[in-house]
Amino acid sequence: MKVSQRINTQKNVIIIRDEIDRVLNHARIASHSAIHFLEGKCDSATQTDIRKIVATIPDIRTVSLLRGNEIYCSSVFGAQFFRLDAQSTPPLGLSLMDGNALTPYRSLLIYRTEHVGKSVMVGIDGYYLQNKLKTNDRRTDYQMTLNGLTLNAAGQVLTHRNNTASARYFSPVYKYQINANPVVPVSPDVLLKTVWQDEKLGVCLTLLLSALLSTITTKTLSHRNTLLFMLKKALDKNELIPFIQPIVEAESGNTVGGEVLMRWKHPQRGHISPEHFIPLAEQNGLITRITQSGLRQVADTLNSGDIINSRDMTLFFNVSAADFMNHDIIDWCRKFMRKTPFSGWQIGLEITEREPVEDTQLVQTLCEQLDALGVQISIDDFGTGNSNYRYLMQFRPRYIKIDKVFTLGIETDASKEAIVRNIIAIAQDMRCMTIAEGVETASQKVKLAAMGVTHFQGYYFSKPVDMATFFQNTLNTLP
Ligand code: G
Ligand code: G
Ligand code: MN
Repeated sequence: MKVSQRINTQKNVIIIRDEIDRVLNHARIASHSAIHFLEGKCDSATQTDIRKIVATIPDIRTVSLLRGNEIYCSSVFGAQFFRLDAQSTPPLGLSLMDGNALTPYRSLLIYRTEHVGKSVMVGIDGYYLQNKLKTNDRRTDYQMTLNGLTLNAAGQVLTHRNNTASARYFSPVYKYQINANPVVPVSPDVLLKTVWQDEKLGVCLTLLLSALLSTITTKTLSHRNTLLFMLKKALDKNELIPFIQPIVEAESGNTVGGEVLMRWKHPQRGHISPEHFIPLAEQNGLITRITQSGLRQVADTLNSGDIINSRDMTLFFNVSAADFMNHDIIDWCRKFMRKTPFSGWQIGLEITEREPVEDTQLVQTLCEQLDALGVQISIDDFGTGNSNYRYLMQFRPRYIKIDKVFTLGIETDASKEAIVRNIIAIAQDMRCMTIAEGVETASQKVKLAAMGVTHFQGYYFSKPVDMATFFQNTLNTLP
């Protein structure tokens, strides 16, 4: 290896190690802050305090208190009991896990400390660590190894030992190491000769398969390209139309707002689901145009003169991380307000962590300006792994949206009930309102209302409808 490359690798490893040490320091601070709660009960004050730890200390996802192998108090489930089996009980100190019940597909790092026969378990999302392992060094893979388990930059937890690491660096503070593995370029003629001798049939099959695969890949890629191309054209031709799903106030039963959901009606292909085009737009820098288009189309309809009277309403628009990269959103909201003839109409912005919004100075300034405009922030998908407590501190939202996974089965599923009870408790503590999504039945509505949810949204009340229908219905139900 060239000296310059080796120096570069060393430099990267030191940066990674320092950043991971900093994350682990946060875990240690969180654990220290939580340890004296082991002496008391899991009352609502303690539950709020441990949630505050999650909300205020960076990188921390969960804090749980354990008696033996039983969780009796946690930031996610409150005072709900959970017995961990021997396999899923992490050892004292640091350990890597492949995921847990709440985030099964995400790796997790646990920091567990003991005190008077009980213990504190602090969870860090592997996503935060995996991002630290990403560098712009294409010739080296960086990995973190802890107790025989290895986390790579793709977020996978691997069990095999890695012997090819060109360099291993131990953290001076914690019991993990960073491996730097060269990405080995194989000389093509050596590879061909040995493989041909050993695997004639295999090689033929592989060639056949790869030809097949490349045809499929080209087809898929070109399909993706066409979809992207079509999406760009659709935006130019205003084929993306805002639909609105009513939001109903629990106390009065009145429609007091709506969520704007974009629908793509392609002239030939028919309806294309937002599940396909929203992620595509997010990956390709088109999402801000969709946000702008939604705000503009709704404002134009309000401004058209067709709507002559209305009660006060908040219209919620979904926004993505890219909408927080510059000040455009402020202009769009300002234009919306200017075009709206009713003073009681407000804008809500629904934020999710699907693509995380960083906590930067720019974002803070944007939030202050949005707040000054009267724009209300709502945290979408709360509690699903797409949105967590960090956002509550960062955005100080007016609304928290309880995801539909919790609404479905709330009447019978005790753990969903516990989660929703805790979301409502923290919302009340932070003076936020709660919107339960995906309400499909009367019994879900009754249960959620009894638990203290302030607003509902879901098929029980109405599917998303076109703007004309939404405005007609809300006008017809004027008192
Ligand atoms: O209707 P439903 O299938 O309508 O929408 C699916 C998802 O698409 C929603 O969860 C929502 O987050 C996303 N979505 C719909 N419209 C928009 C939009 O205008 N902007 C963004 N960022 N997301 C949207
Ligand atoms: O942005 P968000 O993920 O919250 O978008 C809401 C999504 O939920 C949209 O796709 C919308 O069509 C869908 N939705 C709205 N009401 C219901 C409901 O009652 N049940 C189900 N299953 N989905 C719903
Ligand atoms: Mn939403």
